Amino acid sequence: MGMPLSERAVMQGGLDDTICAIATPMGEGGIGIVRLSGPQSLAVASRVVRLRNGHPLSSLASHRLLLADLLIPSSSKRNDVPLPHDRAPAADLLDEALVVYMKAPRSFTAEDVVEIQSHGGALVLGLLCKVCIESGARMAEPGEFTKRAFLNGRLDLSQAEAVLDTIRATSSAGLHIAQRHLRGELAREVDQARASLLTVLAQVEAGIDFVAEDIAFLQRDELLRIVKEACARIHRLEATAQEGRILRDGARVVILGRPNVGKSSLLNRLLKEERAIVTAVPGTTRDVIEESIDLDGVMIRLIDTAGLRDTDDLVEREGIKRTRTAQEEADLLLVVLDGTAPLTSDDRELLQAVSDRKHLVLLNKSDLAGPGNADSALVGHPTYAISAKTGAGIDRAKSALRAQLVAGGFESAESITVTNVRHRDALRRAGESLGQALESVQGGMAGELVSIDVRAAADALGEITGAITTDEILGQIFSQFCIGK
Ligand SMILES: Nc1nc2c(ncn2[C@@H]2O[C@H](COP(=O)(O)OP(=O)(O)O)[C@@H](O)[C@H]2O)c(=O)[nH]1
Ligand SMILES: [Mg+2]
Repeated sequence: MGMPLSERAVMQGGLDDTICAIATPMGEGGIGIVRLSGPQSLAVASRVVRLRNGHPLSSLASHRLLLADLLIPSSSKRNDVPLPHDRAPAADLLDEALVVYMKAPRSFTAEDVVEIQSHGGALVLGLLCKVCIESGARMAEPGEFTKRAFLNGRLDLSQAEAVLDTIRATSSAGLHIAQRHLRGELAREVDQARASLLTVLAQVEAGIDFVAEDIAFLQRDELLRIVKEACARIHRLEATAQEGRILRDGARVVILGRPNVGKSSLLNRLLKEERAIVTAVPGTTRDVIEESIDLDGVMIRLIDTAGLRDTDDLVEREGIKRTRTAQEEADLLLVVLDGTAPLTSDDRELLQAVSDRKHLVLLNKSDLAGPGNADSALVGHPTYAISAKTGAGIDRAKSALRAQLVAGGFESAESITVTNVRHRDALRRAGESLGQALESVQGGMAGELVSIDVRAAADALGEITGAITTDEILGQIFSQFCIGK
């Protein structure tokens, strides 16, 4: 438990070999990068790289980008490898490239790293990799570069995960949070809570028993205070997770309402394109249509549905079934009503059904005369008059929608947002254990009992940063990465 990183790196084994992978996406690109990491990086690269300045690669200064020729060593030549073969010396030439050497520990992995930037063709990069492997490197596993950065203590686990979140970010808000995690902000917060628990643990385990008569109450109260504070910190973090998920993965927003109230028109208006078919015929939309919009940096997955009504049409009925499923899985429901007509019983039923969910009511067709929002069934519902046709009221509805989904606290420098299910889970377990520890202390239980729960909480927090981890957790995390990252 709580093993130092260096020891862990030794236990993991294999950090003394040199790994290699194509770090850029497959397919054609202006440039492509092959990356090497490990003690033999320079030696492996020198088999294929000839600096244009004539110096040996081993003389390459760290963090300098130099022009080089890439050559296929003769031992690597195979009949099945299509090489350019017009002139004898040129036959070995693979490409020209820029080469950079990043000397340990000043690299992403904290190991010796060489990156070769050639032209981005599958053949060039594939051959380059092949030669590196024949020269002693091993093909990297998915996420292995980042895993090494973790094992070498360059990144903690939450930072390593933030690397993936950065690559996968689909909204500027998601990217913003990933970058803050990458800078270690989440880790710092978690480490502080963990450190205070470890202090408590040390005292408890040193034999100070809360219930013993000779222990001053102040001490017991002090321990209680520390545990309570850690508890509050953990709950605060955990509470950000729901919003965090929305910021990272986007929010599912489902448009609901009777046929013909203007749901598809609203979707089109929000997308600023004619995505869904709009007609005056009720029951036009029979399937679930999903499109994404960027709402001030927050990704919203808008889902237009078949209008809810009783129907004998088989296709429409299937559509309505899908509407119900979408409704259950939604982060927010947009209830569209026809503002030109009095509410129907279906409308009232729908309002009732959404009242305990996050929702907005949109009274559509405000460009036409009608009863508006006079109906008492609307009382208590956040209601906005809009016209999907003219765009009136849409901006206000959009702001209200964003405000309901994200409070905006994530933008402030003080608050840390949890976006990762794994982290939320660990926080929940830590909170539960601390709750039990508090009960034990207050119930006058023995110190050993208290320490078990405090230890469990500290370990759960340690899982977030990777201070406590298992091969299984590491495997799960890094297997989500692509090869070369
Ligand atoms: N005047 C007016 N007509 C609208 C508005 N929104 C939709 N409509 C019309 O209402 C009908 C039904 O619209 P549609 O978007 O297909 O409704 P859906 O069945 O709820 O998807 C169409 O004829 C639209 O042109 C609006 O804001 N004002
Ligand atoms: Mg429709």
